[in-house]
Amino acid sequence: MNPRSLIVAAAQLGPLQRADSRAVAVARMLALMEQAHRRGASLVVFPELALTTFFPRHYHENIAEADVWFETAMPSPATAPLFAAARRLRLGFHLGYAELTRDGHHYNTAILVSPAGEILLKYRKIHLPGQAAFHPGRKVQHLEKRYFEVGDLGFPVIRAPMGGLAGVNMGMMICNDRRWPEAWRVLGLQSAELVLLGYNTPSINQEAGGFEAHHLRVFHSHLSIQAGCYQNACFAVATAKAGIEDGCELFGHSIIVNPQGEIIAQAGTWDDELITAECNLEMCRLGRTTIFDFAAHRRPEAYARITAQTGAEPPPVWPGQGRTSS
Ligand code: CDT
Repeated sequence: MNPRSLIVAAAQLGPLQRADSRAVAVARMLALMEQAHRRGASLVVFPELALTTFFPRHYHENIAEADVWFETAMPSPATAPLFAAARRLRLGFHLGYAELTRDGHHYNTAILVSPAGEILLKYRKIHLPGQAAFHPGRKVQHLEKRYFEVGDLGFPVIRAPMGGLAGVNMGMMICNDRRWPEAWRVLGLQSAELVLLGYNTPSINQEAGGFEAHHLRVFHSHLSIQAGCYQNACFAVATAKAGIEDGCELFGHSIIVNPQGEIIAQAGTWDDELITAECNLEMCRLGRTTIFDFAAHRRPEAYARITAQTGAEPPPVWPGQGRTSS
């Protein structure tokens, strides 16, 4: 193997139903960790909210009732076996879960755990899609804005040993974040080499009204990840929950992408499935030293709107308007 290479794995999970306990999810994740170890991986990425069904599709009139979906400690008795497996197999892992803090804050969170079982990095989801209130027009709710607060940790990147390498620059995002180039660029500006992300994406966009064919859902997900990797010269491991969960179809299609924006591994089932790829981190150098040499070519003075403004504004109206016939 190349001296700057490591083998990473995306551990896609098939559906977790509402009645499935944490123990059911963790047992399946442990089996995937064993498989990853046998295939020589040093890091395994699990999906967003990996311990339960994607509960933001369920409406709780009394928000406090939704606390049953949240973890109040990490590790917890239910998740301790994952940390023990990491130590036993010398395998890092990334885990998405719902976090309830001691002072009562709720986040959609992911952690990166070292092969020694220590939490290296935590990220709290920033781009929360969906609604805060029950939406009578939707067959399936998407209530992330009801149950979670906007993450307060920014988009952190850490350099830490992984897979026998002295230091790998690793950052995280969660699901909807992958569609936002700003998120990728903030990671790119911290020299991220490996972006870890989990997602739960329904196969049908209920808001599309006929303008988004089925196949475009996966296309847009892959397009976002492939563009993010290319434009920021990094690898990504993007892991889905897949299949029919509580009657709602999640589209799976987990992928691993290289800094050229190419998919180098892709899941082919709607079930628990491990995909792996060797990532030669030297590949990040080309983009960083040429077309995306940020220090040489970025023009932040022209990007002020990116941070000064949230919604789009209309452009100025051309003064000649009204003199033409249409
Ligand atoms: N979990 C998540 O962020 N899913 C969104 C779909 C939201 S549809 C209201 C995604 O961007 O994949």
